[in-house]
Amino acid sequence: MILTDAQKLNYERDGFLIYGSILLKKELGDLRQRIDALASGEHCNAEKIGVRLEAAVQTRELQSVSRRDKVWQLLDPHLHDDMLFKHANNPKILDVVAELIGTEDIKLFHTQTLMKPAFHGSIVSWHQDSAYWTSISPSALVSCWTALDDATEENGCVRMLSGSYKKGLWPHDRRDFLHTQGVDASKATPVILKAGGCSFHHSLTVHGSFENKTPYRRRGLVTSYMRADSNWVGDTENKPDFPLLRGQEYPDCV
Ligand SMILES: O=C(O)CCC(=O)C(=O)O
Repeated sequence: MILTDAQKLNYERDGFLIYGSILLKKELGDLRQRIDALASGEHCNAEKIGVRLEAAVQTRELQSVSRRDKVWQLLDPHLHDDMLFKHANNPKILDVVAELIGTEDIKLFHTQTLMKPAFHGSIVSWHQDSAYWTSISPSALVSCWTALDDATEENGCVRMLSGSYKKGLWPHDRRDFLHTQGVDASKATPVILKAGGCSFHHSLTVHGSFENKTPYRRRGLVTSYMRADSNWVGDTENKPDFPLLRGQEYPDCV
């Protein structure tokens, strides 16, 4: 058992857990370099990775910054980079995930980086991950959010709404992204982390983050996991080949 009783109780109550340090110093340095190489376009597979740019790029406000600092999100970078796949498979993370999802049979659902460049990193609106991930049932995935820079209130750390996962899927509006209404931001907990630390959250926990107005970057690496006996309820022909990270596969499951 990795988690203390108090940590498990906190997760059950809140739907998230501010865990603390998970990366060695060298792992942190290597991951930072790798993410930057992908964002700047220097990585040999950079063109294969889905990228979303800061909203201000569309309005031409960010012409003078480097390509690296225009990037807001990298989608599933583990598909094209071994170091990022190795991070998703980090046994220290999987040990915690196994306890939170209640099984050693673990599949990787998705990875992403959410970068908030200095001065202009934009918000992530209040949402539940399962509002996006409707092809997986039950809606009970767990994400690990690893800080590649110190995440502070000032630079736009993630904020989580305690207990929100217990109310099932909240209604969401779709604009560019999904938004859920009725969140009292003053009640959300800021997930303050040192670089190399991480938090875990349930896929029904309402969360979001504010802008980064500081001169310091805020990079987060998110790895999301599900039970291998979860069901795929999307179109059969669109089902990705989700990698098994631990334990066993189940027939007719993800
Ligand atoms: O990094 C952020 O600001 C938001 C993170 C997020 O939405 C997530 O981890 O699901």
